[in-house]
Amino acid sequence: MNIGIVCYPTFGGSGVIATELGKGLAQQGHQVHFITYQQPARLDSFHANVFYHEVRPAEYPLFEYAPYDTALASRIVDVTRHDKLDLLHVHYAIPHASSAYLAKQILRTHNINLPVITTLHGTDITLVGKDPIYEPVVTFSINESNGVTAVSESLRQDTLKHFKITRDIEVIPNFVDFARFKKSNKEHFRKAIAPNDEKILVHVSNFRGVKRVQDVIEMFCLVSKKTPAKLLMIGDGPERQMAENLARTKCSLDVRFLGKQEAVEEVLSISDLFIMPSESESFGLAALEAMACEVPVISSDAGGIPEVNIDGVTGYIVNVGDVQAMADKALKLLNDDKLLKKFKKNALIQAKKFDLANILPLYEAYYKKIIQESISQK
Ligand code: GMT
Repeated sequence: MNIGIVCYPTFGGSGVIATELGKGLAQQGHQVHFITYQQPARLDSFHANVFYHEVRPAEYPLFEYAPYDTALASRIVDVTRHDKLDLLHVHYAIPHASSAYLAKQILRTHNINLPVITTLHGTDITLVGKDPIYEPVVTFSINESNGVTAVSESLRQDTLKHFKITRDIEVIPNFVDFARFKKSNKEHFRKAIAPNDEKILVHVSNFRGVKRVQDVIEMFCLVSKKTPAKLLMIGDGPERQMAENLARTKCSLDVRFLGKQEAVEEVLSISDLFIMPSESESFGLAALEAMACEVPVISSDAGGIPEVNIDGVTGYIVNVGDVQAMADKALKLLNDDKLLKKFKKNALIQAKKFDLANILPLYEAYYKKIIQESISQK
């Protein structure tokens, strides 16, 4: 197939999933055309079947905001016509699904049928999408897509609850690439971080409000009072300064902020526990990547996290904001080596269910179904 992929090119979960999916499809022999404003962050090596088409909205003195949606729609039209796309798969509804709709209508005037699949990722529904500023366009463009997928059952339910949806939504969960995310021996690195064999806790996020990074610091300070431990904070974002200040006043010697890291899997390889206290999380890709590296998860019960982290098996789940419960559960695991070892093994077993090799065929089958349906509806 000739597949167009529209996504955010950054390190955010939706961009990561879109890029890894595209790379996987290219490995299977499909031609994959990324259409976005910047080379996707995870598109870091050459592949003969992968193409990148930049969207660059023209500046003009009249525009306070250059119209990205319009430039994107035009680029989709251009790529579809010249590269003969069989299908367009857009990740994150805003503004990708509405630009895709516009492109589709324009292509109709050229007698070209372009089936569009929209994958909902989370905040495009739960946070930004349901805001009345965007809601009518999001509802319309979901309903006008030829196919719609959600990354968890929880997100599917949220979408049906908050929007007037007149069509089916297929759940195709996120995935992890075990070629990259697997535990590797980084003992020298572990020794440098935890020279006295302290336990290592880790948090990875974009440090936005919904991630509740303050809870990570609070729970860690409770933990480190009772057991020798270190906390690694990976990522960057609006709440980082606040979190650093909080750590400084409470337990700064044991907390390290590492900023954005390319090789997260190396840090995960030396970690004992992953902390995800999010207030809202459609899936929790960062937790899945940790589990693939054999790291159990202490998480909140938000959104789709319980579909990934199984309470009492791959980690523990507590109510959003219950810092004391998070600390208690963490201590229970950290102070029982046998239990920790068991949970590490369970985390890997659970992560294997989300192996790219299992999920990729689901997307391929869905693409074929949607293409067939759109041909018969023509
Ligand atoms: O977590 C973020 O703020 C980034 C956001 C994104 O779209 O890049 O992540 C969402 O999509 C990820 C990939 O599907 C999911 O794993 C995250 O759970 C989801 N984030 C939220 O729902 C807050």
